[in-house]
Amino acid sequence: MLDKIHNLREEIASLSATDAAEAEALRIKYLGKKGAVTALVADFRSVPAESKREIGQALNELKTYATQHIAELREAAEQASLTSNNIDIFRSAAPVPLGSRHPLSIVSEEIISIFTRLGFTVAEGPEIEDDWHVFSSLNFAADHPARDMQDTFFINREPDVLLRTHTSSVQTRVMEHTQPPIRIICPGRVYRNEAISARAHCFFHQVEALYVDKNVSFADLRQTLLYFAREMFGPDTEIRLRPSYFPFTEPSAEMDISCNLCGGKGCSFCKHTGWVEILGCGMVDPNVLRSCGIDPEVYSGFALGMGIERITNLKYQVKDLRMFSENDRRFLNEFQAAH
Ligand code: 2NM
Repeated sequence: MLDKIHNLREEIASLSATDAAEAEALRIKYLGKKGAVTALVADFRSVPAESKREIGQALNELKTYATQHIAELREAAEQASLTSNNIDIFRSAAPVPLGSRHPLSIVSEEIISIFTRLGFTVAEGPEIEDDWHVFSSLNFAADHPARDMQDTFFINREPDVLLRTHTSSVQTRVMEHTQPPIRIICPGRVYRNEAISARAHCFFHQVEALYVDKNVSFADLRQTLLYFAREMFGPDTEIRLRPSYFPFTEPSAEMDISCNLCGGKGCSFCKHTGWVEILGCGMVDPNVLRSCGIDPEVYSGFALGMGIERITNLKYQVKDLRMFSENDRRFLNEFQAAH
């Protein structure tokens, strides 16, 4: 009996299986109801009493060994069949291709977030507008060139329907319905009738801010601009205001920041001046407040506007404006790491 047990153990030790089905067949052959190990265990009845202890122990060991060994054969066969055919079950899960945010969205949200920290809230309005909200209410003279077909996309003349050329129309709409204090930021797409090139497009994106309250001064505007510039371009950024002209503000100014590419030393980007222009601003013209139903004797306000493409170019040096609207994934994927 001990020899039989020993031989059977040797036999089991030499087994092999190439797949799970073969291993299962082996299990049935040795451990099934009519299996070789099971048969030996059944013979235990006829073992004389004096040998029962020794043989019982040997049989138990054989059964444990056979069960474990055949289970191991099965596992090895399963893994081998999975790693063949180029299936690597140990590889990490297939990477999910991540999209990326559009650079204009990244920059626009960053601008919004800075103004939000100053207490501004986002206001939005329609892209299809009428003359009053885009021009008349904003102090544009009847013969202002922006009202020309060459500059503005008109959808209809009578009644007038046109594509907004700036997001100031959103601010008109808020002022029409709200008394100060007003502190809003208006991001959105605007349209101008331009020939498309690397430097111009027939649509682009703006963010405009408006603050109207009692005693709002040019000093408030300047400090807001300085805060914005340093949050956006870094704490060492300097600003410079130059007098300018816009129909809706008086006085008006354009803001330059110290060139963040050369640190103000002068490079080709800032045309060796050390400064780059980034936005327009000014004190809201009393005529604008009056036409929107706000008393300019009681309230004053400042406004500012910037092109998001321009700010994005400053941050990421995009060479051609058309890149922003072509949805070329080689371009878009470059912004995967940003935000
Ligand atoms: C600019 C520059 C200067 C502006 C003015 C107004 C409003 F509605 F209050 F009159 N909104 N935005 C403004 C002023 C925009 O963009 C270059």
